[in-house]
Amino acid sequence: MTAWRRLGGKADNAGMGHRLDEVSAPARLAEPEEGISQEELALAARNHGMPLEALRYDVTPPGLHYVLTHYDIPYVPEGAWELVVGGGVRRPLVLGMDELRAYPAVTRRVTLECAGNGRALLTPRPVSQPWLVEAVGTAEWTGVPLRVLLTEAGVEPGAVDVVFTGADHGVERGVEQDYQRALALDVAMGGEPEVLVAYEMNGGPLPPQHGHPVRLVVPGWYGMAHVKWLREIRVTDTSFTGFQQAVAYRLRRDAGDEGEPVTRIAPRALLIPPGFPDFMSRTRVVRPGAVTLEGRAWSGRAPVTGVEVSTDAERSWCAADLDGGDEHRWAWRPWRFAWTATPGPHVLSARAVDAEGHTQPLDQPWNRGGFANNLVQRVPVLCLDSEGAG
Ligand SMILES: Nc1nc2c(c(=O)[nH]1)N[C@H]1C(S)=C(S)[C@@H](COP(=O)(O)O)O[C@H]1N2
Ligand SMILES: [Mo]
Repeated sequence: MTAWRRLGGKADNAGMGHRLDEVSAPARLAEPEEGISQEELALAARNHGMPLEALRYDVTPPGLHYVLTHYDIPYVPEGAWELVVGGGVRRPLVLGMDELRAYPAVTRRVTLECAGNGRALLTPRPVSQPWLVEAVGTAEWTGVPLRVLLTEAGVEPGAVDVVFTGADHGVERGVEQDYQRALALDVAMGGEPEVLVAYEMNGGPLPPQHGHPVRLVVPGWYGMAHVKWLREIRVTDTSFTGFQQAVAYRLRRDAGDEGEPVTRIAPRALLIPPGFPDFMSRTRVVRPGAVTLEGRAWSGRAPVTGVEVSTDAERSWCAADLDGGDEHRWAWRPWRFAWTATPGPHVLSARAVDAEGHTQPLDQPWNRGGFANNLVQRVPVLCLDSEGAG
């Protein structure tokens, strides 16, 4: 029996004849004509996306970065916080903020994307946080390389995984849990990407919603690996089977499949929305003539090497100009493309390719959890009839 089942079993027996499955339903797919429910709306309002016009910034300004929190944002004052580094180590550590800050710090610019980004575009739609494409942001994270702390603690031979526990607690599909994720020891100790135990975002303390006071940052990996409100790092000699590892965040066709773990970010390019929007439909409106299309592209698998744009509903693709070099390997790169808009409706598309040849599909990469849907972005645009008309 796996650890998460034991945890679930304990919680089920704890009440006075009431069970967590009264409030916590299994995962499901939306019916063919089923719209977004109030439950999905409640999640979408808590877990906001990055307004796509914020793709203009190299580093996403505070408050515009997307947020995803499974349970509640825990209240963790700095003075009450301690980080335990334990399990299979020779010298367990207990660190307060001052002790953590005493280690040499590094700063890395990292693009973070939720694995569920693109989920609400899938058919059928997995019922969960209904992201379109806006679950992304880029920040400068400052902290201590995880490797430094693990080396100081002295990892015992036979270690397999390193398990990270957040201070938040909840129930998901009937399983009561602390938010926990693990990395294999070689990833945790790795130099590329270098995993950080971070206590600053964009030069200031972490905001509450982004993990105050300390979180994990795993450059190149989807968001679920970046454990917020980090309170324990535990080295284990067996592989971790917690809910967020063994049940959630796996690519499966059917509920019974073992599936593949969700790991690194697949390539994606997004456009800065051109022109101006209609309030309700969000359709973009431009005037005829020269329109510079700009956007960002990223991949957690290998550096982005190209972006292609289509302005004719994907009948043809042209290379965009890609800026930004190797300085910020784990952050998005800006791109631009000159378009001459002609009156009428258009569909603009963009797709990225990385150094390993991974690119974006034209058909939806469907899986039950709605993870890693990096389908090309399609942006409907209406070009007005003449320059002066409004
Ligand atoms: N402790 C904890 N860490 C967490 C989560 C959580 O719910 N609890 N959500 C994860 C997920 S799914 C994502 S996408 C990222 C989002 O990070 P952000 O809110 O700083 O953008 O945090 C990850 N870390
Ligand atoms: Mo996520």
